[in-house]
Amino acid sequence: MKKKPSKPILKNRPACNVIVTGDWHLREDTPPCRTDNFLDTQKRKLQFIHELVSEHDAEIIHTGDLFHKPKPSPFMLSWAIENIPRDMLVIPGNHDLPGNNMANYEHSGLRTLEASGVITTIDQPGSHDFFGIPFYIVHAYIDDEHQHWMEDSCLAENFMKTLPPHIPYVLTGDNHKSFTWSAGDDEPILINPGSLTRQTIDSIDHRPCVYLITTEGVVFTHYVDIEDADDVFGSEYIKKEKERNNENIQKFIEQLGEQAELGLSFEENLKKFIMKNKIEERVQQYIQTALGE
Ligand SMILES: [Mn+2]
Repeated sequence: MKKKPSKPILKNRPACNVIVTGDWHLREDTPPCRTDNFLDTQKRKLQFIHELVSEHDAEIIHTGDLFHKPKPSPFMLSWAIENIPRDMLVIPGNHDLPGNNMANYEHSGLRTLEASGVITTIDQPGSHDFFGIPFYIVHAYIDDEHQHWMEDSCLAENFMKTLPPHIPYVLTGDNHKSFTWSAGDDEPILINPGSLTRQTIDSIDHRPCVYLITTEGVVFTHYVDIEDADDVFGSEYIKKEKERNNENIQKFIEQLGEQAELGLSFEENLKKFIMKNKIEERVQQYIQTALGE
């Protein structure tokens, strides 16, 4: 069953008909936490993108980490050649490059895809004109909210301030979370597509998507069909992940007891505490659900 795209996120952008996707981490083996036939699963995600491409006659820009390993096996390379959409523009990610070094590109599986005419590699990060429109592309960790271990410059809001002006679309890969960020409707938009598949147990709640920039200059989110977690994740992994969440919540409640200020409503206290203590995203989500927001 086809899902309808969500509401437009932003408007007033130049038209370009481009699908932004990244962090596919295509792999031959099955991630330890998964129980399904992972090659088939990956094939279904690629099929979703194929359909979107033909439905919208769209181009594809890939923000890196097409492969999980820099030197995929001949089997995996053939598989990729047969299954990925044609003519994508791809910036190499850290997983695509031996030693995470562009100097080793010639020795990468990505280079084989380029040599076989399947993809075009974007050889350096930065500003590029694609399809007559300025883009900025980089495979680097950017987030839309601050994480305690992260440098300030990796915050989308700060990162955007460092870029040349008048580039309407900024595309990033590496962070497996999907998000867009913009200062306003007429400001440049950063698109971080996130991972296409859930390869680790902590991504169990991730909802893979691709972003489509339409000929109306609107950015749409298209969610990829995913399997029911119980059908594709090992039960022992699911159990451990639930325990970890419970521990996090327990820790949070303990901290809250020690630090929350009196005089405000319970919910306000919670919000203040979350802001101040940089509470993990998943815990925030649990709290919001519990508060019925
Ligand atoms: Mn990645």
